[in-house]
Amino acid sequence: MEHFISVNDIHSLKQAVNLAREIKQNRFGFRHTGKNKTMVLLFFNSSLRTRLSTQKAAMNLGMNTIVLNVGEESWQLETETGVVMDGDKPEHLREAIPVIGSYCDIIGVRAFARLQDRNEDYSEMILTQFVELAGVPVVSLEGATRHPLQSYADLVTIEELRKTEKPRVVLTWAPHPKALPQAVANSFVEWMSKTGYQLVVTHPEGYELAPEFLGDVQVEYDQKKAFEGADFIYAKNWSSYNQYGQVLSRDRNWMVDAEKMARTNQAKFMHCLPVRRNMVVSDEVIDGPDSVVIQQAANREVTAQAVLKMMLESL
Ligand code: AN0
Ligand code: CP
Repeated sequence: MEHFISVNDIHSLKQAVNLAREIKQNRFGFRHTGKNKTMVLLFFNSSLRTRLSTQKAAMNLGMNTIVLNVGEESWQLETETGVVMDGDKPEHLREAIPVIGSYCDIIGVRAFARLQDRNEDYSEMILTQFVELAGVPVVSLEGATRHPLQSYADLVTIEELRKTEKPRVVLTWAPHPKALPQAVANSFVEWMSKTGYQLVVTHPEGYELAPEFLGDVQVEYDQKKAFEGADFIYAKNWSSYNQYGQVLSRDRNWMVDAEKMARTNQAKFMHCLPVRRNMVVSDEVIDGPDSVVIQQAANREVTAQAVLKMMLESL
């Protein structure tokens, strides 16, 4: 594997799941694979799980890790091309990227959608420059349009828990006070579309995902109907793609609660975290026996380790 930006960087999902499960059984079995290799993790945005799990994954492989919060701990970086740099940003990405690349063997980058300009976000302006200029493999720690490390962990979690060959997996929009990117939802749909699962997406009108991600996936605007017979409920908020970056609905009736979960086939409740309790999901559901959010987060370590192992082996 050269870069890890989307599901297309994985040759076989089946093998990827098997590798993650093998690593989970024996995390330190490959502790020499990354000897004398360094990973830099660069964050333009906040993180709890991604920074800890990816760092831990790299350490399990014997790598050295350096974490940098851009702006807070480094110079503010200019990301726009062709601008006169007379503002408050002293350094441009175009120098910073190859400099960072010269100190490491793999770069991880988190650069969320800014939700201002759809073309800019959907062109993955920042990640693309890393791939072009780093000179080393790049791992997306959540880009503007995708969060592949999250989706990989989600897939492994479903594989661990599914009771049928083709579970009914429902991605449901849920309310949130702030505008969030579509990345987690896009990526989840992109990965799930490559499995044999029955995937359904439910959201209020106006929250349709980008057609290139949604493809021919079933959309059900009636959330209660979508929940019928579900084996997995994956909750996530995202802002509008069509009215780009806007919050169109604050309808609290879309929160996942016990009454809705009762319509499912005793579905497992999933969320990538961080989650706003009693906005996205009720305490009762997230604290209940069918909530698998902690298992999901724990799987971030093993899937990140699988990605880094595949990358190290092709260096
Ligand atoms: C981010 C998002 O929705 O993309 C990160 C999720 C992993 N969430 C928030 O900013 C709350
Ligand atoms: N799920 C996830 O990526 O969490 P963080 O934003 O805390 O890294």
